[in-house]
Amino acid sequence: MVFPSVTLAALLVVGLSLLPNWRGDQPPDLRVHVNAEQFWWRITYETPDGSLIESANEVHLPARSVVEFVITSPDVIHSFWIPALGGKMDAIPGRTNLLRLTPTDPGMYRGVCAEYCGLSHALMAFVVQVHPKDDFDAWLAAEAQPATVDAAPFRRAGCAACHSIRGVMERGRAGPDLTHLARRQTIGAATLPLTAATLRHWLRATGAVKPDVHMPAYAMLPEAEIDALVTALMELR
Ligand code: HEC
Ligand SMILES: [Cu+2]
Repeated sequence: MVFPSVTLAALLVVGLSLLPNWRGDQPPDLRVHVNAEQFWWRITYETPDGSLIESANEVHLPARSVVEFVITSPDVIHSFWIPALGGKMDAIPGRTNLLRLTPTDPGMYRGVCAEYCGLSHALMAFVVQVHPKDDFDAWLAAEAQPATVDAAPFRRAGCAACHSIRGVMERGRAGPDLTHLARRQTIGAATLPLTAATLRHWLRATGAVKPDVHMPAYAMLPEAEIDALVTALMELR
């Protein structure tokens, strides 16, 4: 009785001391808020002065920095996973989970939702770009800028009810922030590459691209209105 108790107790102490420091006593270099929503990612960067810069469906990170993801969901359980960078963390309504990563190599990676969350679960991915530190700072400074586009086509079509474009229309919260949409590589949470042609297709047949998507299709709009919308979207750089 004595031998296994002592041996296992000693192993437990050693084992606990070897656990990685998940919570971390040191503040991270960067905090990124992740809201997993059916079926896309609201990504919000916290700057050192505490202000928040909202974006969507892409995660940009500085290399060799400690990044803390603050992960939650407003609807159902999702799971945030960047396989090449490690750790998978559930996004649970009403709870906030923390995940720390330190990416080392600049480059492009792919992240996914790793918990079945509805019909378009398999179409809920995101682009991850790890930048050298200076490039990241430049990227974030540009992302923080407001847009200067003419919002009239969005207002006419009612997009402002769900989407925000900083500096232009800021009320919509139901869908991804579009301020710098045209700088992103994909639309629909890494479902289609971002081009004028895919944007047009997305607006005309949203539900055909993504089953059960929480955005209406605009098949009824005249061609000239779709043109105006696509042109304005492509100007959101
Ligand atoms: C009822 C709310 C709603 C309305 C109205 C709406 N959208 Fe959306 N939109 C969404 C949601 C939700 C998504 C995310 C869909 C997904 O990927 O699952 C989205 C996604 C998008 C995307 C892709 C963004 C990305 O980063 O992947 C674009 C572009 C877009 N909407 C443009 C528009 C335009 C232009 C209009 C007006 C003609 C519009 N939306 C009207 C809710 C809405
Ligand atoms: Cu999901």
